Amino acid sequence: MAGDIRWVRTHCARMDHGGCALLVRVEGNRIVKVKGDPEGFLNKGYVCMKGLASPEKLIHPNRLRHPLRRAGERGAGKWERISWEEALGEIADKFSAIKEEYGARAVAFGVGMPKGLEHFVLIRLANIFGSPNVVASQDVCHAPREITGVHTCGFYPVADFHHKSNLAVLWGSNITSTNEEGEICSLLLHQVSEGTKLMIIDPRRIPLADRAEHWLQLRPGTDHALALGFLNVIIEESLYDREFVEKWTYGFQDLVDHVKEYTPEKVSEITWVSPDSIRQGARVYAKSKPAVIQWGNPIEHNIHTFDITRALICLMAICGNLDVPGGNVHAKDPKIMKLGQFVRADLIPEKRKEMISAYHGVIPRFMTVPPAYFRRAVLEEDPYPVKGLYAMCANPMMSYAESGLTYETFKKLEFVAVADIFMTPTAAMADIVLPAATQFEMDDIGHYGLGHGYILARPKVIDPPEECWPDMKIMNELGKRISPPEYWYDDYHRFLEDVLGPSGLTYAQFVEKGYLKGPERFRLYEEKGFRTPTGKVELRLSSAEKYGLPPLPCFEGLPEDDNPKYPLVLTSSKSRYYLHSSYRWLDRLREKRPDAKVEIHPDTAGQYGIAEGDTVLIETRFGEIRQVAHLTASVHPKVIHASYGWWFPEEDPRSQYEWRKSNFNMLTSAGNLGKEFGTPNLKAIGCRIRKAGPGEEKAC
Ligand SMILES: Nc1nc2c(c(=O)[nH]1)N[C@H]1C(S)=C(S)[C@@H](COP(=O)(O)OP(=O)(O)OC[C@H]3O[C@@H](n4cnc5c(=O)[nH]c(N)nc54)[C@H](O)[C@@H]3O)O[C@H]1N2
Ligand SMILES: Nc1nc2c(c(=O)[nH]1)N[C@H]1C(S)=C(S)[C@@H](COP(=O)(O)OP(=O)(O)OC[C@H]3O[C@@H](n4cnc5c(=O)[nH]c(N)nc54)[C@H](O)[C@@H]3O)O[C@H]1N2
Ligand code: SF4
Ligand SMILES: [Mo]
Repeated sequence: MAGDIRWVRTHCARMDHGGCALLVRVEGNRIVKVKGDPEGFLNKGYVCMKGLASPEKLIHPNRLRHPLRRAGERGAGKWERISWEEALGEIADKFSAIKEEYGARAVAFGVGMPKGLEHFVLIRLANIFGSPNVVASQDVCHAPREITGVHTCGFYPVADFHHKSNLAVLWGSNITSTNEEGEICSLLLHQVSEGTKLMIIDPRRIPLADRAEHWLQLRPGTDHALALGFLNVIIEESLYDREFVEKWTYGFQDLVDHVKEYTPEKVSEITWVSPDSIRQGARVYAKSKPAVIQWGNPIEHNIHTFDITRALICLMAICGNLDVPGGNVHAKDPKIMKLGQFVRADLIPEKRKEMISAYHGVIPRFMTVPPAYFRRAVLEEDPYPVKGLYAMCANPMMSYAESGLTYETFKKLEFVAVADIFMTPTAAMADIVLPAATQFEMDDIGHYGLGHGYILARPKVIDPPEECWPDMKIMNELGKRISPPEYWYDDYHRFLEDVLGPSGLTYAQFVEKGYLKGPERFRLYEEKGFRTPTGKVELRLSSAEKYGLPPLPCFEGLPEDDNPKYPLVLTSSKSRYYLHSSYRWLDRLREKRPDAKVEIHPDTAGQYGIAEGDTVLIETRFGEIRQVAHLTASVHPKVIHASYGWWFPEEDPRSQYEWRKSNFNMLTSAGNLGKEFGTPNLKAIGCRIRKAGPGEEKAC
């Protein structure tokens, strides 16, 4: 209704995992203002720059508004507009033909960071179609934490910022820039103002280091060594929780014997953190009960992610910080539909054995296919051929390690359909591109299936433009064409009602409430034990032999051997202004961060003749990119901290928007992978730098 002015309550989404409650001012069908809702359960009024800018993405002139079919060579940037009927019909024909010739498993379903309920509708679509292959970024995002948790203590231990902690450890988590699944920094900042102490474990002096009592500036890629060093000190100095250890852990003596070798002196050589700081850090963590570890991506951007996450859970356990208020907890879901039921896991009983990753011996219970193995299936038909891809909410050309390999994969696939809101380097490689409706334009549920014990209402605020459809609707309609129609609905809203069914609420009633939270119950193990084979926290994994896993967390070396040709250590983090590779096309955000910046210590820059603002060539064994120098003492002189996710929406579509030029994943490799999760190394890579010479600044 034109002229109608109102404030609507919803939750932010798709600018990260989402979570902040928002008040949105709407005039007619246009959002004119967004502000944080002071009553927000996770944010208490907080809102970040991306949240404030989010309505602008809806009205960008270059937003995708119609289904498109490729009109030239793949990647040539030529498109013709087609109807939804034609687009869905063509995708259905192609997928059905592939299924006929190679089996359903030859069609993969790809997704990036979980954004909303459509993530689970995609898994449902794959399951009903009969393909075990959902390809996702979980190998480098949360699966190691979640699944290692399940094997070690029977649950995924999430940081509890809702209750007071005496100490919060930000272990590779830059939470004031990168709010993440279930964790918005405002709750933590409130605690800090009330006296909670902070410890930062990060090679970079992140902003919160100014408010921290301890900052351990470790060498990138050595988190497992540091955690083992902490365990050594805590055990040697008898600082652990004796009662918990005796009653509730399995294999403590094995751990005692095992960590003896990780003395602070030895660990210091590996991590560059002084023995005194290691001792002090360990003591503070052990003595600050309850203490919470907010663990970030670096623990899983490392081929040794299994050892790192195992060591950290052992640390939480022996210090008595598991499942206590203000520690790392087992969040209980409210009464909602179980995930397995929603995704119709029952229809694909052989998935565990049939999925691509099963042939690579990944850890049991890891149910998505790591991108590295997906690309091997396409390029080498290992373990079997994959010919088709449906991708949504993802930009694999930028977000998968070793982008060159992704490009080859897209060139080789027989058929690719991509749903997005904007033409990206990935959509540019598709045969059919579908225009998605997005946050504010559809009813959605946030945080379902993420293990934080609550779900958030994200009611629709305005109508989507022209022919944009919510992903849930797209898949509901595609589902009817590629699988038995009885599994699909007249209207995608039924998915929302399904999730809420057991709660007794309708979606409208849920929206009134705003969120649903599970019961707050701590130390449930006292009644039921831990859900592991031994009923205890398995410091030594009882199933290790059976599954071919190392029984105790180890330090088996750096993620990459030192190489004198690449004397510096390259790492990266996400930008506070963008989500991965997304939204560089939003002027309001781009003004804040116009270039891909590489942070270099002034001494190091001086050594290489590099000044602020120079174009720098960053080289690893795997590739070379260009970024703009920013000199700062917040990084270690031997560490280079580059930007990740850069492509240039303003550049030529025929170059797929210069996706090679500054793209961090041109510098990574999918060759050497962690066995348990197929994880590549993204954060500690040998590199060298030099100032770009004349003519080199722009070349790719
Ligand atoms: N080197 C390196 N690589 C990394 C990481 C890193 O730190 N370093 N981080 C890793 C992590 S943690 C993750 S989670 C992955 C993320 O990987 P991706 O999820 O692939 O990352 P994005 O670049 O955000 O791609 C999301 C795409 O979804 C589109 N989109 C936004 N809203 C909607 C919508 O409503 N519907 C549809 N259909 N599309 C939408 C955006 O326009 C964008 O193109 O990357 C991983 N890769
Ligand atoms: N603004 C914004 N917010 C986001 C995202 C985004 O792209 N942009 N992405 C979302 C997603 S999908 C995720 S998974 C989360 C991730 O958010 P985070 O877990 O915070 O991940 P990163 O930003 O990759 O890295 C965090 C910190 O790790 C440090 N670091 C680098 N190498 C190492 C190392 O080897 N060891 C240690 N201990 N620290 C290291 C970096 O300096 C950085 O400060 O954020 C979510 N929120
Ligand atoms: S922190 Fe995340 S959920 Fe909150 S406003 Fe920013 S992007 Fe939205
Ligand atoms: Mo992520």
